[in-house]
Amino acid sequence: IFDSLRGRMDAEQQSITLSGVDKIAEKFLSANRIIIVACGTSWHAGLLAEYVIEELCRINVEVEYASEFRYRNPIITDQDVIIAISQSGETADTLVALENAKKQGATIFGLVNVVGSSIARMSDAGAYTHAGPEIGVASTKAFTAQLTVLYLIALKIAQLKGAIEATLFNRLLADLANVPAYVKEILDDQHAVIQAIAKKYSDARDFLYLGRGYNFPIALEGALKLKEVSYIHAEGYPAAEMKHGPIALVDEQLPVVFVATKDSYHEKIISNIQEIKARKGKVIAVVSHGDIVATELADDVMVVPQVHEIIAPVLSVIPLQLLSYYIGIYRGLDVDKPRNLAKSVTV
Ligand code: F1P
Repeated sequence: IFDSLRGRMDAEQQSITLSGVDKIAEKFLSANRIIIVACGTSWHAGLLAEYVIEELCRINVEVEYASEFRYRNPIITDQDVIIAISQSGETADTLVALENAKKQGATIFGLVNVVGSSIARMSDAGAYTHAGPEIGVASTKAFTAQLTVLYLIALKIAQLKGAIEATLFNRLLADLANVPAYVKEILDDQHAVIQAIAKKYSDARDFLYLGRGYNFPIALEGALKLKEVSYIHAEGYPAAEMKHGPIALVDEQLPVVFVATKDSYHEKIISNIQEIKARKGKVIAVVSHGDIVATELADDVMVVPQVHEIIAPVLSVIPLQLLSYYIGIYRGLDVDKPRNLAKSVTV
């Protein structure tokens, strides 16, 4: 995929390629807007893609829950490009939403994991995530793969549009190329730490997850993962919205997970942490390596390597996935087969 960004297309079947972006490049470049349609974890990947595509490509993006989009009467034209994100490629809500959009002339770009799946077949162009089969029901590696490919798609469109400086382009690409090494570092260095944090909080009744900017979709995904595999009620919220309601929930019983890696919003998220501490909430924070301020303020920290703020979410989600996993295990649950959930929701 990195080669293809530099102009050399990789035709190997199991390699991720961006040839789908080239195929409908004109559509992307002249699009009124990009509408991202997905469900669940894939929707969270889409929300982050909105932030990244708008920032890097300056194209208007909307993100829609397929389960709503299919039933309402949205305005769609032949100037719209729809990016459909789905691990299984079979989610009924997403499929029906796409069928409706296609009838109205939109161009469909599918980002799916399962080769030859229904969404892949009905797309005009697309890319595969090739994350391999997900063993558990709750989406984890599919999510990180979706983010990675969405970053590359955004970089490719920005490059075609001439909207991105070479320095930033190379910096983001370099951070992405190091993601596997960074993930290994998190798993090696933080595994035992996260396990201990999970044990400490495994009896909690509710959790609140907060993040700002690029880390807001990660707060949502952290909360969803906890709900899916531990059955604990968890809410994800933009940290800046806290004062508009959820702050009423905070007391000494409530663990609040902050996605607080060093970025442009760091000072603000630090003051949000202080607000929670002042109300006796327990703060668990995902922090960048070497961040003394956040480390001293929080009750517990999970450390990730510092990368460019746009790429940071693909790393900050890893400790949150692991936290949910261990909380589920400590509660005696089968984390691979959560009750009531299906790998692909085809009705
Ligand atoms: C969407 C999804 C998953 C979730 C669960 C149910 O599936 O909501 O995110 O973890 O498996 O389905 P998909 O369209 O990405 O296959």
